[in-house]
Amino acid sequence: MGAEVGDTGPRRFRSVFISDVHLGTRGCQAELLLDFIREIDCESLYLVGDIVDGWKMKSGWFWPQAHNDVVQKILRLARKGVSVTYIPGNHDGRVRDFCGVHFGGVVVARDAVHETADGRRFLVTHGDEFDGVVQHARWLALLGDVAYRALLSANTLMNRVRRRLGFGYWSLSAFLKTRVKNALQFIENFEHAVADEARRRGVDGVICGHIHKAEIRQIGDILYVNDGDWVESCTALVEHPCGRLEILEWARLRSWSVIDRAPARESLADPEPLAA
Ligand SMILES: [Mn+2]
Repeated sequence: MGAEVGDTGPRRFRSVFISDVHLGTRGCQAELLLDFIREIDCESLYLVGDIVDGWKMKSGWFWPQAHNDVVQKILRLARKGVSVTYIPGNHDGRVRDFCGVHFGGVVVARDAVHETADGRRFLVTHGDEFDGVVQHARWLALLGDVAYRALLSANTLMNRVRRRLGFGYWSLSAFLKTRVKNALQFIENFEHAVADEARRRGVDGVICGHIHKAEIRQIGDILYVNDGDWVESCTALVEHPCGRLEILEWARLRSWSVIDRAPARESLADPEPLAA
């Protein structure tokens, strides 16, 4: 984990998966994504949903040059022969009206089945249809200790004020603990729901996005893979020519950093472990 790899020109991958780019919002890390796309060379590119954020764009136009460049760059890849599949998510849900349509070499599909070089079949879906609950406090799951303690002391202060005003004690700690538990439970439920669907479809694994949490994890007989996002973590899933899957984090120092990995099946030689 965390193997750093030097910058040595474009890297050749069999396929690349990105999602949750949220073009059209201020949180989108378009410049970093552009850097990333410049550094890759692949046969297939999957856009796994929430690429353009249509909801935000309704409440005001935010479309800087870099966001345009991302779209242009992807269309150029498609023109140059990269197989580009666009699987819309909930934020670009209107694109779902164009499922089955090809534009500029890009194929739009509700979901897809991707077969890796070593013969494993993966359901590729954004994943929003499996999140059952609208989650309010997912960020609390990621809340660090420091922020937590700072909030607790703020709570002590607040309760002093409440007491003076004649209100009863209100426990932020208990409130947060429930919320964190709920958020972690939400992620767990989501991962299992997605894995169940993959099992139902008779595939070996699932590749999704939506919850902005990159991960490769075995859930029973299903390999659960989440390619993360380009708002917070700047992560992508890549498949090497041998079928090995890796989650790359791009943000740190604008260089490769492997944060999760699933080896290829033993039947295929895996000649080039991506380690420094
Ligand atoms: Mn989503």
